[in-house]
Amino acid sequence: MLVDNGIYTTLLEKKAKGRKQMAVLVDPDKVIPQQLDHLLELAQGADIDYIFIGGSLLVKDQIKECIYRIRERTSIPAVLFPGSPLQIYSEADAILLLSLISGRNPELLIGQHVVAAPYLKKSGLEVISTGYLLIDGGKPTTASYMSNTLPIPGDKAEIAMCTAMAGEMLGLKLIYLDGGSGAFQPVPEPVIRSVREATSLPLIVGGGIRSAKLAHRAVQAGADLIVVGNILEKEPSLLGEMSAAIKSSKVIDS
Ligand code: 1GP
Repeated sequence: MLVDNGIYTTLLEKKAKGRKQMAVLVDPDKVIPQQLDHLLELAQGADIDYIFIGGSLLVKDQIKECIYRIRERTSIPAVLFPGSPLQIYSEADAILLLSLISGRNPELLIGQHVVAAPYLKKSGLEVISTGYLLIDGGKPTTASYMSNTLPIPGDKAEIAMCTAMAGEMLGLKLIYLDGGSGAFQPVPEPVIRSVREATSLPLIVGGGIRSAKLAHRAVQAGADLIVVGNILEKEPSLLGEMSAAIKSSKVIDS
């Protein structure tokens, strides 16, 4: 368990060096032990920067087990990507404290955070405050339904841009553009580009990235960190080439 700002600092350092990063998203509900072990083995060998764990709605109690497996099989930091305060586990290294700034649901802007705050403080987890934006990925996702919010339309880059700018001005430390897990279309490049140009915060992009080409495009448009979940559950062998496509987009080598 880390208690310093290790993960965020590392993320900033890699960004400063122009090193693009990749996170594998593990949905604890879908975990089949042998498959997870195989994915973790691939991740360990493929220069994966973080493993995100969480989901908009979980019906099984498997987060802790996932963290233990990640610990046993890799040296990759385990970062909680929680859908609710029920997904706080001190066994992880860090947690993304998501404020759903694309929506107008006060519970997900501040309400749940108030509930979670004392638990987070006690957990000793590194807390990384994150401006979370849902972008319409062509179909309703669990995230959009459960959050009871309207995602930003994919052709309204200016809304995403202004929202991210406001998030930065409010002091959030990361911006996460998410098409939602299993999105038909990943976050459009003009949206990524506009947000990239308008803020200097590290930019995470995920949702519907199901090929090395799409991952590469998102990086070229300005993403610093790509999150991939769904497709790796179906085709774990893609992990290596997706990682290579992201990392080969290195802008500055220092
Ligand atoms: C969802 O960004 C993540 O919150 C990953 O999405 O599962 O579609 O890769 P996928």
